[in-house]
Amino acid sequence: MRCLIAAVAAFGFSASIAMAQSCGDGASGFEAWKSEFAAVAAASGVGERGLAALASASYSNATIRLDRAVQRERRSFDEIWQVRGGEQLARQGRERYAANRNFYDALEAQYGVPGYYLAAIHGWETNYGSDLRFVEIPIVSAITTVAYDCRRPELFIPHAIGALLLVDQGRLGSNDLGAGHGEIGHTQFLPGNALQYGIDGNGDGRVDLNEWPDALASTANFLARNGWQRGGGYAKGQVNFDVMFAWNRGENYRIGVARVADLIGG
Ligand SMILES: [Ca+2]
Repeated sequence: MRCLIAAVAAFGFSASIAMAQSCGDGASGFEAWKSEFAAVAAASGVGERGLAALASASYSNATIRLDRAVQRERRSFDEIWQVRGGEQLARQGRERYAANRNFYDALEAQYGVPGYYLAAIHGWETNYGSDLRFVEIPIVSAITTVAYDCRRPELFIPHAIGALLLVDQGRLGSNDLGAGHGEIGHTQFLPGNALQYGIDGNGDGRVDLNEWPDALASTANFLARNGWQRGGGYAKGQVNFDVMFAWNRGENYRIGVARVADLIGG
């Protein structure tokens, strides 16, 4: 619960309001929940455009199917490595890292996160962007569905608020598409993190996480601001493995990224 309080505090609304919010296990309660949540959103500073996006959000059955499939995941690390094609990710990563070395080195100099580690996250998240069209669900519908769902509302409510604030600021369209849980762009930022950590990495004056340099710079920014130790290890048992928990709680995920990173540049 500490995470929720920290996260909601970051968006400037009361944790007690968020925790009073009801939840549901199917589509039937979603409309009533949206009315309730509109008050929470308004109290958190969401304006007219964001509230209109909330009003037009639909319960996403596809999101819930994916969420339950992830929950049932019981494969071993070796099986996951095979299915994800870890060796292939590393080969592609080495090419990308070499071809864009100045960009990766600049990120490492500024944020302390090795460029090959950022490349490994990029590979593991979206196969370097080639999986971006794999699952496409309207972001606002996906994130409000998991914020409403009883499984992990405390995790997703701040990101639902974040999505509505992004709409409000004109940085997200109410029908823009993302992944299963409303993740955005090349490194699959949840909307609240996109709002908080998104930066312009290619210098065109816009933050667009569907452009890989912006996504990687934003990822480096996220990790630095969540305690990444420059020069610290990222293998299990080392300091940055734990820092990565803020990015992804899954242990196999963090082990997989570490192994790809070692193969790219270690
Ligand atoms: Ca940009």
